[in-house]
Amino acid sequence: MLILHDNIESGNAFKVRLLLHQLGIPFNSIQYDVTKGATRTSDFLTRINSNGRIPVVEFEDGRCLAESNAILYYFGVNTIFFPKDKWQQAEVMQWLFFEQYSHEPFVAVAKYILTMLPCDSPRRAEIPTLHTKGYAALQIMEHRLKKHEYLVGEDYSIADIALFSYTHKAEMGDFNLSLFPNIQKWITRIEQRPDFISMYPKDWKKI
Ligand SMILES: N[C@@H](CCC(=O)N[C@@H](CS)C(=O)NCC(=O)O)C(=O)O
Repeated sequence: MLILHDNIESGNAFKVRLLLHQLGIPFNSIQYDVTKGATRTSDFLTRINSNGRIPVVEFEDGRCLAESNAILYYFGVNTIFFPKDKWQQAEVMQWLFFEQYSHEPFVAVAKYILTMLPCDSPRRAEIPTLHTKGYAALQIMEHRLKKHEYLVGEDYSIADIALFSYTHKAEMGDFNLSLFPNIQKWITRIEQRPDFISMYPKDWKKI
């Protein structure tokens, strides 16, 4: 069985959990406390990911694949979650790179600082800049979603999974999603899919 090197609070890991669930692919999850350097041990760095980060999928033959969006591509290609049209395939890639360069470093990091670091963390000083840049990314998504139900073509794809993950929890980073009515409708549309799973299991409690 596949192993997902995972963390319940990581939106990057949730992207993978959501897609694997929607594809019906079973996996075992191993949780890492990323605030305590659990992904920086010599075993993790040598055997699992030399970049010291989750998510990583470990296959039965021992191969490990890191980078959430590469994992989405690996499992999503040739399924209903990846378009057949070449132009739309490139548009999916456009959104995946946008997510990693213009969205996640701001929307995800604000959530991390405000929910996982102590209240007196000096990193709180980063929040205003993260908000400026994160709001700019959300505005770009809002513009696209004004006229379309999903980010690429008219169908749900791995582009939506990649952007949904941190966007639907953006309020944990103190972003005001009520400013983005079309993003809110898109979030509801995705959450209402019959194959949807929540990021945080119902019985989950932060330690
Ligand atoms: N670009 C990577 C980012 C992965 C990442 O930042 N993972 C964080 C958790 S969300 C992590 O493992 N941090 C632990 C560390 O850096 O020590 C991806 O998309 O998978």
